[in-house]
Amino acid sequence: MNTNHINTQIAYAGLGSNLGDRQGNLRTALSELGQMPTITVTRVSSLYETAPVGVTEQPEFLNAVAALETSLPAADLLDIFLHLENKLGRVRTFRWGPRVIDLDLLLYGDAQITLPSLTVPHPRLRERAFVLVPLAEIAPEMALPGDQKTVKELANYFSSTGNIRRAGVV
Ligand code: GSY
Repeated sequence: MNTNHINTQIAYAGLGSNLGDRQGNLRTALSELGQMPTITVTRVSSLYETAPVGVTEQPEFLNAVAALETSLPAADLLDIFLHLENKLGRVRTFRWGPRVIDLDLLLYGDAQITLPSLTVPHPRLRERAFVLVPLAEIAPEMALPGDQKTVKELANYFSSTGNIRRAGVV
């Protein structure tokens, strides 16, 4: 029996930036993730220019979603995201405030995780066009854990709003 088998998962990361060189920040984050031995970036959505949600008086965001193949447990992947946010200069000001980079763990395989520091699927995933539209671009037929609807069906709900527009590639 082959005992060298490493269990990998496909996780989905939401990336956002609304300060500084927004596109450069997203590029750097993806490049840094791709250089980790335990992470392979397998798909990246287009860039989307999106109206800020939560606190609306702040600059527009650039958002994207990436699929990551990883052998890391979800909590370790989240730690890497937080470490990378700090490395790229994110300063935590107020909740939903502007940021150089935001890395959210949206999905981790079909796992449903509730820990004090981590909820997967991301608790606001279904409400956010800036997540669902790019996610639908790279995984349209995927059903969310605990949900009958596909990502494409959930994203279609937002397709007629003017709050999100495709803005090239990362
Ligand atoms: O939760 C991610 C940070 N964030 C965003 C974002 O990435 N995009 C948009 N459009 N609005 C946001 N509000 C927050 S907080």
